[in-house]
Amino acid sequence: MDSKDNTKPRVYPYGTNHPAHMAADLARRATEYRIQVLRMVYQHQTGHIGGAFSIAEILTALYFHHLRVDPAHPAWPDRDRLVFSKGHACAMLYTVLAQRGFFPVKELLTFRALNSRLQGHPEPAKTPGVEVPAGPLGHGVAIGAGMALSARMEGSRRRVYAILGDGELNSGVIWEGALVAAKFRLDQLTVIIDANGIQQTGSTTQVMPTEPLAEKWRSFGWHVLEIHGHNMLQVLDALDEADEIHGQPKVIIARTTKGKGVSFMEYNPYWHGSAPTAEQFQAALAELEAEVRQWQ
Ligand SMILES: Cc1ncc(C[n+]2csc(CCOP(=O)(O)OP(=O)(O)O)c2C)c(N)n1
Repeated sequence: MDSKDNTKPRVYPYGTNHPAHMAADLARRATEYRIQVLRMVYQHQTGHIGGAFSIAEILTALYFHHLRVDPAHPAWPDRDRLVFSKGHACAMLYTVLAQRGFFPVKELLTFRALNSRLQGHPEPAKTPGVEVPAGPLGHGVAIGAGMALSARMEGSRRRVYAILGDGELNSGVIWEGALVAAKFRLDQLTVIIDANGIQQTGSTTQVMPTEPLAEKWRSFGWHVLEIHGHNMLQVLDALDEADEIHGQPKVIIARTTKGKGVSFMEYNPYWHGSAPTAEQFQAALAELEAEVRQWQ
């Protein structure tokens, strides 16, 4: 695993050509980043593993291929913006930001410790690379719409991405944001829904059903793409395809697995916000390490 600060994982240049070796490299790294998150949550016995694991491929594809960002110039005005609306899952965001060079990788193990820059919910004033504070769910679409509108008004081509959980869609303000983005035809905005089917206490169907998601977003005036969110090639292709759609906001519905990669964590709401025991940590590590080896 890339655990040393001087290890720089490769950033692939933006482009629509996705050779198999590049997708495989990014997919392997997504699993390595799950291991990093597991260590972080285990270290201080606190954090959200399930929804961090489900978003690994998407965040890896964004930061190591798709987003125009520069860790050396984090305030570059025309950089792309990522609104990480499902803020509780920020252990994966922090991991990818550190690996991309926004802050030292060794700092990751301070996650959720007192006085750490890496708090349990993202805070841009503290953490380099974080664009928007999050924690209270539901604000990603409205914030993203505002950012996309301001980009257009400034004549900037920067793109805005907002990552939401599917449980988060229970918040009414999401749908107000969706109306606004469609009204103003905000085609610099792409929303990505981490549709893992599970939220805090049970399945999204039990708690508050939101399906059929594709039909809902389409009827709100959005261009809809639906993918398998753990298939790196599909993730890369969908991000590119969204760039080619003009005159409408875009939504990528990524079908994912909460707790992806660890058999006893997958689909289990217990792992929304629980920390592993020593035994569970070792078992999870063994499964993830075996998966990393499959990619080598
Ligand atoms: C407004 C608001 N209500 C409730 C919560 C508590 N909460 C934190 S995570 C969560 C479940 C989120 O589910 P989902 O969006 O599907 O996230 P994921 O499964 O991707 O982790 C809830 C209800 C919150 N953070 N904000």
